[in-house]
Amino acid sequence: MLSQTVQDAINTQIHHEFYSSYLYLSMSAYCDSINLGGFAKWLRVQNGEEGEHAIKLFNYVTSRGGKVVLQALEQPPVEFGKPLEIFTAVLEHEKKITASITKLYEVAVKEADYPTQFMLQWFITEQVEEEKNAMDILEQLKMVGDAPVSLMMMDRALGMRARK
Ligand code: OFO
Repeated sequence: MLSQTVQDAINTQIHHEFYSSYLYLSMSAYCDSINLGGFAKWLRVQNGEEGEHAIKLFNYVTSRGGKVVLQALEQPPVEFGKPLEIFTAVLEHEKKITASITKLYEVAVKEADYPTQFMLQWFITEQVEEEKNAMDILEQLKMVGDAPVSLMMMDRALGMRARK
């Protein structure tokens, strides 16, 4: 059985994951609106993964006999600027998610909830990968600057992203 404290903290994280999903969906819509279909596809895959993260936590709460409480989602931004600005925002967002996962892990440690600590190790590893992905793309965008041909090539490459 989950303690109320751990359950509340996981429910908060479920909200963060659904918001991440919503944010990336909004970024994807924006990229489509500026004819960057490959960037849009990459972000759509990310949107799907974040939804899966939320459901992973949702299923975990249920499997421990807890109660999932969904919270209202705030509206994400609708304009994101140039690709460099979009991926700066992606990286910043992932850093915030890493911080919230760390906070949740600390709650599980304080509550001596070992199964939750074990479950969260997957998320900790996932965040390393997610930050790295965002950093790699951001570095490439810094290199290509505003060069249209290079941006088109990146758009094509990012459009190849498939679900894990
Ligand atoms: Fe990108 O974050 Fe989920 O966990």
